[in-house]
Amino acid sequence: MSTKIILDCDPGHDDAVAILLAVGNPNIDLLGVTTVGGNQSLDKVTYNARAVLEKAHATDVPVYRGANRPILRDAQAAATIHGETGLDGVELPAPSRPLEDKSAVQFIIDTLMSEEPGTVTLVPTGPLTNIAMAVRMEPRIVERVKEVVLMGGGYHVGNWSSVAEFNIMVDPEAAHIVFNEPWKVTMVGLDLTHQALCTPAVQKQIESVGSDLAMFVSGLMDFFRKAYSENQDFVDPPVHDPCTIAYLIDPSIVQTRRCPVDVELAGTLTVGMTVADLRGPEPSEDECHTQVATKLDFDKFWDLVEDAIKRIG
Ligand SMILES: [Ca+2]
Repeated sequence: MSTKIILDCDPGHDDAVAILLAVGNPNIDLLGVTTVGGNQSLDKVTYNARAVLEKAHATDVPVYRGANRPILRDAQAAATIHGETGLDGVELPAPSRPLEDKSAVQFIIDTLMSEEPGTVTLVPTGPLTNIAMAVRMEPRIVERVKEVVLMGGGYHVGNWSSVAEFNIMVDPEAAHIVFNEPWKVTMVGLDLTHQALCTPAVQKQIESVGSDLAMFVSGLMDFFRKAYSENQDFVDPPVHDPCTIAYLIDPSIVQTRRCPVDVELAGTLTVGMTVADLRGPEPSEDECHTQVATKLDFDKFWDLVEDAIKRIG
């Protein structure tokens, strides 16, 4: 049985790898890709999502445009990490499939209301604006969704401030809405994704697939490595977003711990911080609807990515 997902993203080098993993793994049924302004403007990330799907020969997957800016705050792009296009460092094919006319928020609602309850997972890997808008527009999606598995936040570390991660800090009000609805939320945050480093050995493993797509991913990683080394003092770049998909394919790849998580909105130094209460024994599923990702099986993770690139061909 494959897991039906909607990938809500802002590609983005690591979003691109998440798209490839979702397309190339037989256990994932990618119902649609929705886009949100984040790493770059909505127009740029929407084009990138379509181009990456084209590159993956996945023209059966529809793309829907979402929010162009956060609910309250000004948009901020991550050009230092993803470049002016949002996917600097590679040549993108022109998308052949037209962009869908329906909005991302409407697609999320329509899909969750029409599919069998408890079968569709939301996978946000950008700011949470679309998901927050969808749940305010149609609150019944909370009981119909299977779960929300998001890349964002961190319980011990930040990247856009000392304590806040980019996706959450860009639209903390949206994140607050998403973490406070009673659906199951898995936060795949920086604590986990900083373990998903694309080391030179990993990059060689990907290149050894030998296809045009493998070299495309390697080109993405070259740019990502340079950006992370110049701006975040990383030797190897952390490839955040596909960790969400890997968790859905094989939960043994990502260890988790249940704990309450909330989003700071009022702090003068800490806006966008995901505050996780890790005190005491782990609460039960009935007591707590949020969990955080803690430990990555590095080898299994990159083997999945390699396998997806191979399968796409
Ligand atoms: Ca992203």
